[in-house]
Amino acid sequence: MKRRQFLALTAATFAAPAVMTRRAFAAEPGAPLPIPQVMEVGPGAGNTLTAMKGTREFIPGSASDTLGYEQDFLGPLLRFQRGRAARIDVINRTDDPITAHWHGMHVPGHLDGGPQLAFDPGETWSPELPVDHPAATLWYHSHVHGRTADQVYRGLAGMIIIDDPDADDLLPHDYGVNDFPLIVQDRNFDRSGRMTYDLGMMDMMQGFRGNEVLVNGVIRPKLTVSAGLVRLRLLNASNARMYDFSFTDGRRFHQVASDGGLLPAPVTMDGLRLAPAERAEIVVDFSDRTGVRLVSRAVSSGGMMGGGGMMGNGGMMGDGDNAAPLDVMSFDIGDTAATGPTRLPASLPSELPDLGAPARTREFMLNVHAGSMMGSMVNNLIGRDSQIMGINGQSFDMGRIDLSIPMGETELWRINADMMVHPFHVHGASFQVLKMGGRAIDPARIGLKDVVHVEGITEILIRFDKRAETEAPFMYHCHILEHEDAGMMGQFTVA
Ligand SMILES: [Cu+2]
Repeated sequence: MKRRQFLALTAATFAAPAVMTRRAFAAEPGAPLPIPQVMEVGPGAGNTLTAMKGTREFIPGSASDTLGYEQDFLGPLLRFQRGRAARIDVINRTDDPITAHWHGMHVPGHLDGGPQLAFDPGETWSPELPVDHPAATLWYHSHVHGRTADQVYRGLAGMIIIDDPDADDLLPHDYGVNDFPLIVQDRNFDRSGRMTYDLGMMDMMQGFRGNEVLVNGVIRPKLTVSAGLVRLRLLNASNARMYDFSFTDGRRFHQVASDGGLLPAPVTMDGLRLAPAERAEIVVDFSDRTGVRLVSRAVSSGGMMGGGGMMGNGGMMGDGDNAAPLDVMSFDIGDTAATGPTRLPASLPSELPDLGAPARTREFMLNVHAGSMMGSMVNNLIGRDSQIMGINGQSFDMGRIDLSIPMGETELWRINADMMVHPFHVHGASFQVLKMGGRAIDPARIGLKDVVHVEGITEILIRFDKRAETEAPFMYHCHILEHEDAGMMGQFTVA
């Protein structure tokens, strides 16, 4: 990608209305949705992704300290092609160690960008990624143990699109025209309009949630679309917030892909839940030429299982069951003629594998308090890196390999949680969900996943086909980033 493209993007995203009245929470919605610049990444040299410090006026007049890749906040859209290696130079120009984790990709452990692969300021990491993955919407983010929540919050994240040149794309796929990335994040702004991340005990317990919703780094933006079918690639890149998306006019839309790629057929719905780190591609029909807003209804399950209790959902945006929906962004219809397909295909070139019968079952219990409660409380008083959460009674330890998994064998993982609900993510493979909340799931409606929302007994079928050695193992963890940093993570080898 060329330098001037970044400059153009930066200029565009910095451009603010010339006159804007300032007030507390001066977030004026309706700025145009920024479309991340595309970086096509192939096997050649010259694709650099520089993590850097920056500032951004999310709210005009108030500069916030941020991090980004090649820009002040978030990063370019990386486009990989199936069957072609992707060589990328990740340069660390921040003040702290970082990693670049390719969330959802099927690459060996030493290329995965997990916590063991952290590299220091001034250093460059140059992985060459084999792209062995069906067409999908993935993402990348830093994954340094104890720092992930802070680094992702400040901006070290971006979207990846994997294209499959051999698969007919029967869906809208004209990037920035009828195919849009939507990176949804909530952030907290103080009275002066500055983005803040002050982690209190309750924030760590519940996961940190902000008082504004941003899409592609802009507060409640507006997107002008053509009067036809539009594909939206939704990524929940929030630290902890779960969304339940719908449109204000109740219109139905069609989910066509989940974390790992296309579904076998479009699934029609009027509401879509997305836990942290989950992706969903949806197709929306705007041919009625009616502007509409995308909102998120309150989800009570962000806190304690069963809702209520001392960890019920208060907070400034009102997460209670009776709260008004959160505004996410708005759509209006432009004059440009619609391009691309005018109707959805009845079936899609999905690639759900037959994983067969599991060779073994493993049990995972996600613990809000691992070890002794008293020890946890004391640890928490000592500092932010304290480990109070865990899995199967143990907090994450970089020096301990939790599991050694045989390569190429299918396993059944049964996951449950002792208190709250958690989005559970596994590196190194996609999986099929068999059960959620104790109930059987239709795999055709869920597709291939790498994150599953654990609310009651959850069962997944998984098979690892990529190696991971002791020096660079794969991770499994809660994707509420504050929980992950607090130790709700484990690591495993595949051999
Ligand atoms: Cu969690």
